Amino acid sequence: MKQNKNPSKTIMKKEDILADYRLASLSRNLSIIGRREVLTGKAKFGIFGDGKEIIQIALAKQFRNGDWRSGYYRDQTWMMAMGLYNPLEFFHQLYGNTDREINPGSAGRVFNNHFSVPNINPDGSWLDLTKQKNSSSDISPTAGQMPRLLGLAYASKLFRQNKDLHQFKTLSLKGNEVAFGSIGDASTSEGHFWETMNAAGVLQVPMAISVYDDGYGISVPKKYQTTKGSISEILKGFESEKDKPGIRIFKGKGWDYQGLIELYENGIAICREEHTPVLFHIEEVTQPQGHSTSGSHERYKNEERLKWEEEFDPIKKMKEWILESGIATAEELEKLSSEAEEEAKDARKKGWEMFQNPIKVERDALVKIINDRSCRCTEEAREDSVENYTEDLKKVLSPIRKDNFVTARKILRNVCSSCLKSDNLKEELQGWLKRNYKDASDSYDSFLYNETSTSVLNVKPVAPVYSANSPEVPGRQILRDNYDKLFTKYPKLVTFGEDTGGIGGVNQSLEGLQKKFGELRITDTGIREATILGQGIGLALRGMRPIAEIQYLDYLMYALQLLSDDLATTHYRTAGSMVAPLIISTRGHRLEGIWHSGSPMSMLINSVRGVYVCAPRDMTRAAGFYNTLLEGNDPAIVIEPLNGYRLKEIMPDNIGEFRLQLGIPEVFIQGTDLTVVTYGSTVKVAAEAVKQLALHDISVELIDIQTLVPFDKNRMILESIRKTNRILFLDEDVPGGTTAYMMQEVLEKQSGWQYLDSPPKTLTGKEHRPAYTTDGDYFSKPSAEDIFDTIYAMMKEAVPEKY
Ligand SMILES: Cc1ncc(C[n+]2csc(CCOP(=O)(O)OP(=O)(O)O)c2C)c(N)n1
Ligand SMILES: [Mg+2]
Repeated sequence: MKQNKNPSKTIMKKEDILADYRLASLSRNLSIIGRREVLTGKAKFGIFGDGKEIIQIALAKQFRNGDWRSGYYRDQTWMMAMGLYNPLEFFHQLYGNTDREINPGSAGRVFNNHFSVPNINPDGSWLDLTKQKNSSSDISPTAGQMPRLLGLAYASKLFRQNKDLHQFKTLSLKGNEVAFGSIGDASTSEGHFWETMNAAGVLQVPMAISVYDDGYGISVPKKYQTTKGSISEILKGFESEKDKPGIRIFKGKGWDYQGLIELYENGIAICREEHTPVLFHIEEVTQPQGHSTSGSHERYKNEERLKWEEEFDPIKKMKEWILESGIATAEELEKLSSEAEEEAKDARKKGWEMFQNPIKVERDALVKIINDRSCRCTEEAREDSVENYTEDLKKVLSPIRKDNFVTARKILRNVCSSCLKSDNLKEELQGWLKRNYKDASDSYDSFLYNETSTSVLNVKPVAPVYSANSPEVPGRQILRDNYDKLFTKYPKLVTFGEDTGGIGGVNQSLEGLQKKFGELRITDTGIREATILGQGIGLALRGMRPIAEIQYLDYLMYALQLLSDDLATTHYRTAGSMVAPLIISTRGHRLEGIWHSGSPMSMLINSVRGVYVCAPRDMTRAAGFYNTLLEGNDPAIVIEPLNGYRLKEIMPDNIGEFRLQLGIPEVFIQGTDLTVVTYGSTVKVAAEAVKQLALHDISVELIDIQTLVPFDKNRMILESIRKTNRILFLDEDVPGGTTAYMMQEVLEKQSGWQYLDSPPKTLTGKEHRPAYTTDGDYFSKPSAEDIFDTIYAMMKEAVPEKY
């Protein structure tokens, strides 16, 4: 374990030291004022970087253009030191300012001190990532930043080792970029931390993680968090040895300005040059204001600890060091401190005004509309009066938009529709609400999906082409030959997962391709679904085109937290300024047994809005989706049907070229009596039932929706029920799962209810997980007979004299 032995190569100039001191003071003042803003009710919640200032100033000195950060909510000083954050933005984040121009890091969508730097232009094109300091976008779940950090670092390895990538000069300078991470001591208790450290050691990637060890995770001290109370102690087994590469571990102290500068200089140089992962365990870190504005640390820190924190406050310590070394006088430092305090105060004032002004302008416009119109026609009770509501609104000292909207909507109930135009308040209010709702919706609802021309929804479809000579082959071969074309066409395409490399996947859909394209493009990974996903997110953020393989849909659950919290929200939480076009390839539906046959589709679609979900019924359709997705810039999941790898399909002549549009169902079988809506493996089961029903004079229209998200963009299902007037929603998910979702889409959103002559129905798997063996499957999931009987009963109920 390295102590900071090597003296710094950088000769520190007085002006730099004083600038650092000033920045630390500025950051501290922001934290102090920020807390006060929350406690006085101006901001909702605050979490700050006090106590971590000096570490981050040292860290920032090693961060170069092209490097990446994946950190957490303590990093305000680091971000400011890199010029990526400033006091005004600090307050914009704190108040939740939704103006993307002035609050680009979060646009009011996430807690304060969650940072990000765009990786695309507003038109969706990629920025030159080598010319800027990059930060992935922070998330609140502890250690959630770790798996993504692995991917950011892994990208450097690929950019360095794969010479074909050297042409992408705006993405990487031959992989010389370090991925910097930060994490709190308590968060190292999470599985994500350990999985990431192990994977980084295995992969040997330039990942530099700093642990800010302030001894607590909110109120819980280290003795409950970490074996032996020291993360560096217990990581010793990961340490690099001669001919056994692992992780390099460094230790420093959170108040030791000079020591930290040297420490990071040495550690990052090794990381950058050798592509060895490094961990900096920074001990003796303080937290002067406690964890967050949700509580006070006097509740759980004893007198002795509080006294120690005061004594070892990093800014105080830095001051002492400056004075002892004779670098500056007490007066000089005092001047800097008061300047910093003034700057922070000014930023607060300005930030508050910038937050409040547009709301007040909106309020004034509303009040003017109310005052200018005389209609008070249906007003009855005093407390309900238009005047009362308006006066109450005017009295709110620090209004938020909600105040304006509540007032407008309540008044709307109290005015009539019949006053003459000049008096008519109703119409005016409705107009105001419509305009301002649109604006609020733009602030809060936009950018769940890519809205630029690079959206995958804009990719033009290409039909598969068949000729007399098109051969019939097992489904897996369609995928394999398709991948062969894709890996040739897209140099940035990589895929990785369990058994993906050497044997080409458990279902051989990549058979022989590692040999052809090399290990840097098609590779095995450890059994570590969360970091497979993170590896993909990090690569995607850096402009690569990853396909992360999750062996079975059932095991996507290990990665679901990140899929939901990180990938699905990336575009939304950065207000459209970052994309992570990761494709997740997995397989599900019909196999046998509790953990190999799942179709937990509702769990998936309801937790990953922001990620498209494709559920192809066969491998031709799956290939068509991959081909489309690689032409756009959105994250998506493709669930291949598990029983389809050996089933025969006709190989399209334009393999690798044909593309399937997302959100466009296919009428698989035409019919007139009843519509069945389903997807994935169930399409074939339903087709069998439809054939049998035809023998009983029942004509069923079978629709394969193909993608669950987006859902039937052109309302094809509505067209079908206009004709059949009856509908059955069918799948292998639990009762009330994805069939309920589909039912809502069709009956409520598409207003399909009005065309129904029979009650709508769902047919699903059982509530329990599907059991083992063919019989287990038969009695757990809808069979052709179940479908037959359900539809027959619906028809009998509708036309009893016929059936
Ligand atoms: C998965 C998850 N569990 C719990 C929380 C609530 N939480 C927020 S911060 C925190 C403590 C983190 O402590 P540490 O990692 O030491 O960082 P520090 O705040 O001390 O810098 C907890 C439990 C969370 N955000 N995410
Ligand atoms: Mg801590």
